[in-house]
Amino acid sequence: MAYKTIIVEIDEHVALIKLNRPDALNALNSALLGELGQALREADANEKVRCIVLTGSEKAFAAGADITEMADKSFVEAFLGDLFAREAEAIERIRKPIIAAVSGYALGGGCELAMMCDFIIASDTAKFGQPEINLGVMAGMGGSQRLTRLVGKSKSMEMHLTGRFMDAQEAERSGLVSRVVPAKKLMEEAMGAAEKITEKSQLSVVAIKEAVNRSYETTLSEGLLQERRLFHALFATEDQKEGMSAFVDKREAQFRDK
Ligand code: CO8
Repeated sequence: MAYKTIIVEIDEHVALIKLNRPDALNALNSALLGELGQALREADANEKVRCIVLTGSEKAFAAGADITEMADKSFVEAFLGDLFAREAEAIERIRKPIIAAVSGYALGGGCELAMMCDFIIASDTAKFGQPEINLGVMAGMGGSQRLTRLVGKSKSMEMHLTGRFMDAQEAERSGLVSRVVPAKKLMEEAMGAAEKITEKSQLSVVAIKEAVNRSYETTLSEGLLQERRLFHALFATEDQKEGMSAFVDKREAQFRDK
């Protein structure tokens, strides 16, 4: 399908989705969010795709929700239209892993979008922030919840209340990103991580994504139980037999998602 605000490339088993509104620093308008949801659903349904990488440009992953599009909205339109809820839920329902490759600005909805991915690899130029307070609003696509869980209350509160940006090094120290790489190597590193995931059994991959995400939603004992059940269930798969016998035989495992 031809998109206007994103570019989708399928490279072997990795779907690479690039946000592409360069004139607006990839600000997330409804057209872009609609196309992104569609592309993610297509990648999730495409049997060839085993991992998704989401990225922006060198200057901006995304500088937030599109302010010009939001500026004249009334409370009634935002409330009854459930502004951004459907788009967020569409992303949350994706079962395949999504890696955010972030360079430059990831602000407001851009930071929230990156945090909705399964992990973030950042270039050394990345800047994260929740500056909605400067616009007389606040985070609306998960920032107050996800940033707080990732970096703790104090840092999250400071960023939301002052609008201060966090650089890549601070983001790595704080646990917001999994690692920082030189800007020139960002895509190579993100695609490399994605390719590694594509070599695993998809049964383990999907189970791991589900289990880690449950840790945000439930108590420790319920989460541990769910993990144990998924762990036990994987013993019913051929890939578990293959993975363990390959280790014993000192050879590479050949997973078949069975
Ligand atoms: N919306 C619309 N247009 C934008 C946005 C945006 N968020 N950010 C940048 N642009 C546009 C600028 O207006 C400018 O357009 P033009 O050339 O036509 O004047 C172009 O992109 C380039 O931007 P700048 O000239 O400002 O570039 P600078 O390098 O000088 O500054 C900054 C870069 C610091 C990133 C600056 O552009 C900026 O502060 N942008 C706004 C950041 C912001 O406030 N983001 C939060 C938005 S609110 C939000 O995200 C609410 C989240 C709720 C849910 C989200 C669901 C998706």
